[in-house]
Amino acid sequence: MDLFAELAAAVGAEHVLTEPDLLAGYESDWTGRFTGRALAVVRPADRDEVAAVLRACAAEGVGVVPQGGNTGLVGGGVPRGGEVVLSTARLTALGEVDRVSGQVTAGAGVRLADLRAHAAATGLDFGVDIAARDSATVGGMVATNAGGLRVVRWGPMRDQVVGVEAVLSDGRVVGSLSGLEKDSTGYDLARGLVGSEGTLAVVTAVRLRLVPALPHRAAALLGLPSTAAAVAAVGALRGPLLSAVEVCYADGVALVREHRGLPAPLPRDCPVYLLVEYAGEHDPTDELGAALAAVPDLVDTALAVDGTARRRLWAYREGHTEAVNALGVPVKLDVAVPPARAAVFETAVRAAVSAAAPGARLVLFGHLAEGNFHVNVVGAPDERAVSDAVLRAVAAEGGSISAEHGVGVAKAPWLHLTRTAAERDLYAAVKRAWDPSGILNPGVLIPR
Ligand code: 2HG
Ligand code: ZN
Repeated sequence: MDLFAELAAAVGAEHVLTEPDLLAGYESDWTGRFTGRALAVVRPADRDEVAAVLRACAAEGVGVVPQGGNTGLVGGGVPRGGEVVLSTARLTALGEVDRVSGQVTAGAGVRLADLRAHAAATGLDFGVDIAARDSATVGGMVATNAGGLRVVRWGPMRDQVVGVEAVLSDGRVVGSLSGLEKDSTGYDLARGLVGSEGTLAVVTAVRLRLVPALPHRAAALLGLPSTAAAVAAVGALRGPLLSAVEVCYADGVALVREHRGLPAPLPRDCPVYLLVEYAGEHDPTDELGAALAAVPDLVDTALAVDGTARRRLWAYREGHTEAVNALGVPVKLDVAVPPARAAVFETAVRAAVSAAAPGARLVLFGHLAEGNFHVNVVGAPDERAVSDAVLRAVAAEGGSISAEHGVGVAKAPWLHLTRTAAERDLYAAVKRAWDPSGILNPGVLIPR
């Protein structure tokens, strides 16, 4: 049997897509930065079908690119050329919320917004929230160790995963969804797969920890004179109710205002803006007010308690990605430095970008509590030179070349900046042990 016949036998002919117009949506990421031809797209309905797909591809030595909501930003979920795309779109089983353990089992293809709505129906929530919540899937978020807006409160994906079920490239199934919070039986395969970017196994379902839904929120937008002042503010605002600390800059806010037709967020223009949210079982407005009073160098502030006012403030931050994209296809780098080094890094990254791409437009924003900056550069003639300059500045500050988007193909050439030769040897050995046929997401994470 040829590969197409085997794939059709595995998932049903109607779930093997080969027509160019049907493949197109799976072959490019939404920013238009990464594109490659797929041999076919297959859409298995369950774990056993995933296993059959992988066995067929391994037998032919054909690469497999797992794809969830295709919201990735590092080219890790679209083909490079000639692979089979394994879409998790039909792996959408969502188990009943287990109130006793505070956990739920979700198929890899479950969308974040659906997971959160499902949890909310029982008074719970999922700890990770990201801007792509309506499309991003649980499997992709596990693969990249997604972080997002509430890491300061609940941690990234790695902290939410209690168990995984995954299929190896030879079709064998590994992992457990029994949800044991205590299990010290050697290697933690579940968390080992978090951040593996589809290179080790195909995650088919995940056992996830849920968190209390916090119905009361208060947000504030702070205007500050500098990144150093913003970092000091994070110190003053830290506490048990702190749920988000987002940073952006005057030029980015001006861009969002222009794009969305928004008024100025504060009476006075400020170089740096910090969006802070407190959340709790009770109204946290007083606690937020008290914390704000302790913030040094505050130039201006706006407080928002009701939902409409909070959404109005969030729009200035969440509008960045869309407003940047409207300018053109950006170079996008997602990096982290120790928060105490954030101000030094900000100066360094501005210098690095203007040297590597004079005249290009740099828009910085991110999640300041984790020192996580999104470095967006529009109009750079040489993408590689910009990436190189920025990632070297990151490494010089003891940072990470990927905070929450993953390494993908975009950053694989720079892995050596923050992983030693010994560590890269271990990466390669781990890859060989899990995927000896080397078919899983080739070229991602580990340079070819
Ligand atoms: C965010 O924080 C996302 O909004 C996207 O991580 C960041 O567009 C980006 O660079
Ligand atoms: Zn982000």
